[in-house]
Amino acid sequence: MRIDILTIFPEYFNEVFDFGIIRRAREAGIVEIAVTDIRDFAHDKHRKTDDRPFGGGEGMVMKPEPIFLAVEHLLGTAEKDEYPEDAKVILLTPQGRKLDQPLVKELADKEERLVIICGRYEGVDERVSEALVTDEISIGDYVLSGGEPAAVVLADALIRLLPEALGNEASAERDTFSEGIFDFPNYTQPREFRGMEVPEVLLGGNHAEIEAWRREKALEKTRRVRKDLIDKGADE
Ligand code: 6GU
Repeated sequence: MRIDILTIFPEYFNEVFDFGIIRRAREAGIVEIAVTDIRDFAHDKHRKTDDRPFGGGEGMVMKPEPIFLAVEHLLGTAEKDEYPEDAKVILLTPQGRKLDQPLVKELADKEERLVIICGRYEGVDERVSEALVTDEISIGDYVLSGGEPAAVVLADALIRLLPEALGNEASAERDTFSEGIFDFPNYTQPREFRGMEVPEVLLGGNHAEIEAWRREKALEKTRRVRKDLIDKGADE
């Protein structure tokens, strides 16, 4: 998979992709991540990437031209309905479809090429959504000052699902949400820590019993903290 990130703050991404699974996946050639500075495509005298909103109001709006030029540069001037290799052009915005594990899985399974635009300021000129973007995605119901943290979240969630990125395939299948409920609680050494004991069942080596205990604990906590996930599972 190749992921291009478009931003007015390229330095934001200087080191975030240099750790752990993402670093290994990059080194193994499983994913290629490239960051493009939108400002490099702002050709007016002051290299402006934003301007005041028509109709008035607070804040600044990202101008369409630098974003169009940057995406066209990356995709070879293709029209939206003829993007090469069916690239997706994603705008990260609080007004998008909410990211969840099924959407991450769908993108990881289907897509070879993603261009991710990080929205900033009070918004992005609507013509970017109309004529350039294939998908608008939000990472949750809260407001960030820009799409950059969301791009890191999306890239991380995607990359760990790419074949061979995890090394141990089983752990992605066992993840929280891959079955629509939380992961089970984990314990490691020492057996007693500050008076807290590791649950007896985990020490016994009875795998069926351990499996049943883990499932019950996962369900119990999901029910307590995220009843909506249980209700959703019951619908399906
Ligand atoms: Cl993708 N962008 C911004 N600015 N805020 C958000 C978001 C994205 N997702 C949730 N909140």
